[in-house]
Amino acid sequence: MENTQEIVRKKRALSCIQPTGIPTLGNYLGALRNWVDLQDELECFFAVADLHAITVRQEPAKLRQHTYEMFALLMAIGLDPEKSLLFVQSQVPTHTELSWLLSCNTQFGELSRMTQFKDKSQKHADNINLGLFAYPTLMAADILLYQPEFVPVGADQKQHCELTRDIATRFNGQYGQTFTVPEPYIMKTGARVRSLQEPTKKMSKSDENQNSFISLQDDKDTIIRKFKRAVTDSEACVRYAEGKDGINNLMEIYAAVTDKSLEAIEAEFAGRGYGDFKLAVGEAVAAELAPIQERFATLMKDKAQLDALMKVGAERAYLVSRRTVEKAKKRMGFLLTK
Ligand code: ATP
Ligand code: LTN
Repeated sequence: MENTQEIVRKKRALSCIQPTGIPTLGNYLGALRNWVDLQDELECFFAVADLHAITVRQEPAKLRQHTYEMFALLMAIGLDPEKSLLFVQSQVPTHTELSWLLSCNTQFGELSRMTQFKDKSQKHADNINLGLFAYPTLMAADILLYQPEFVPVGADQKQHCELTRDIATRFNGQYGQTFTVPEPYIMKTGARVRSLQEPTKKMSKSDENQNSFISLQDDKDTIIRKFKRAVTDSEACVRYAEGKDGINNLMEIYAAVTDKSLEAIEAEFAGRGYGDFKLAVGEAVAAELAPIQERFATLMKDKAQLDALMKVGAERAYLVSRRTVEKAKKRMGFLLTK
């Protein structure tokens, strides 16, 4: 057979990010940056998960703006719509459709165990809605629709990915082979970037304390100032060790951005104080973000172009995902239009 390589399908990856604000360095190092590296090896699908965003209250005008921003940002970091399929979740109706089918195959007990549900219901005690509870079944639908082998995410999403695997395995067992059972793909460095102010907690874009996170839109001075204020310890020795959460976090960030090993970083800063180290981290991060910020500003100037790219992405995503929904519905006993 000629051209066998073209016939074998490339392995697939799918991931999404919620348009709940400007992403942080945590989102970037834990997820986004790795997506760019994957797009040459795998067939990739990346979406802006706007339907997930409304599990907490969103102002319509802000949701609209954040969706444009997140879509533009995906391209600004280097995702290429010619190589990867980029789309907005709510523009592809199969996501909500499969989500319902999966909801009826997910147990109340399984969803009650999800840490994100517990955290978010504490944080938004006045709005513990059905969607917040069902969030992981919509996420499972996002994933399973595209039959990916890998789901590149930060460490906090591992539990949701495992639930997706359970749902897929159970469905396949009950109704016959329908879904690829995907694996979470979590990088070693950058998978869990911590808050600069409370380094035992993850860095989060919804944190009220602006000094706790680096936003991808922060300018160089702000970035350096935030790193200078980062909480560390009183040992004044740059080394990676238990109990040094603040320094460990800064070392991991520096390692992720410069590709240096933790040992090399310890050697580089031996005998130097935290001030020098924090400045170096700030400068390295600012240098990594500057070109992204420039491309982002240019892309945001042309909303019509963003709309057009979203449309192409949504149409292509629909074509791929429709086949999975039809397969699942048929297996479950639904009559398809003939
Ligand atoms: P929020 O802070 O609003 O709750 P979030 O940033 O946790 O949201 P998403 O925007 O949906 O959630 O996350 C997108 C991706 O970024 C996911 O793959 C998630 O695992 C990753 N991520 C989020 N925070 C971090 C972090 N601190 N370190 C590493 N990866 C992260
Ligand atoms: N829950 C994810 C966002 C998300 C996602 C997905 C990630 C929604 N659908 C599908 C991977 C695959 C989060 O990062 N908070």
